[in-house]
Amino acid sequence: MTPRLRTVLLAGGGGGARLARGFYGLVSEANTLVLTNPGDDFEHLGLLVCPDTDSVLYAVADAIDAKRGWGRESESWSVLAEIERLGGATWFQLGDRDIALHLLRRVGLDAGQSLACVTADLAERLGIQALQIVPATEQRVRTILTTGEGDLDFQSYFVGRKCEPKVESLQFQGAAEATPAPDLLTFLKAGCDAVILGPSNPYLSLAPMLAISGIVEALGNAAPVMAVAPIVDGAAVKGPLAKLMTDRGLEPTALSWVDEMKTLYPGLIDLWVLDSRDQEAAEVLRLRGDRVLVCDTMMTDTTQKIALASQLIEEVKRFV
Ligand code: FO1
Repeated sequence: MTPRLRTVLLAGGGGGARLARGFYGLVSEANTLVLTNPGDDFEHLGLLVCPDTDSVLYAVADAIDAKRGWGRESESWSVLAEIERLGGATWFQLGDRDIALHLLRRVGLDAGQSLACVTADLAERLGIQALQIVPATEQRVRTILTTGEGDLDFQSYFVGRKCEPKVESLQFQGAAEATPAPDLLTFLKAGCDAVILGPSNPYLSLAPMLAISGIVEALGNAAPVMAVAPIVDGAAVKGPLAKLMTDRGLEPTALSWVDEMKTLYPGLIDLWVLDSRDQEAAEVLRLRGDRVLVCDTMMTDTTQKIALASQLIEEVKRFV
């Protein structure tokens, strides 16, 4: 029997969560550690909200609200309605079932458990087996956006201001002092065949993870790195990436994304994964000497999520 491949997937936001679901369909072929973005985390109503971690948990457990792309499916909103009646903060919406998960996270953290341990416990409660889902660090890392309206934390920008203010710069508070999650380092030490950067926003979803002290070196030294494009056919698959690229004077195309990734992380990425609609961009990259895989990256249903993960695994085998 061939041993299972060992892969690390960096999953920030919806695209990363969908790809994590794809890898969950292939646990017999690949032992995957899914690393989640802590930059969007924040305290709300006394609870620690970890949106990107929870999107992965819910997506892998087939419990995410697919239409919204976040939170729990079949949600009800009685607590939020009561908070509103009592004059509390309702700008950030936590549904009843989601609040249950947040209460259990609070209980675990208050009992002194690590964030990784609490997350593993939540994964188990959601019925997830044989897939490690790990926040990228145990320390606090928070995305702060400097905008025309001053500094905003991620959720104030994303939910509070609906990504409207022009972004001048980004900081990942705490990242320089933070260290990579111990579970990640243990996984890499035991051997890793590939690191996959999910189709996630490079500025808001991947950068907070990759800003953690020593993590780029740890990942880059461990295995070949593959990056899946979050831009398809000249548009971001979802979210504010196209606007952020435009704010930076870049065209939101797959080629600009590749150039931007090369500028942000020189020498890190060994293979670019582009959508079939970006064949022309793939040809340009190949002529430049880049290694490119072209496939359907849209992941609109579970079959497609697993199909993309499967093609990535086949590509990893070519590296091994
Ligand atoms: N996004 C919104 O646009 N409005 C919300 O009220 C909101 C609540 C929310 C609650 C829990 C959760 O896990 C995610 C939530 N999100 C909401 C999404 C979240 O802000 C973003 O998906 C991520 O931070 C970006 O990747």
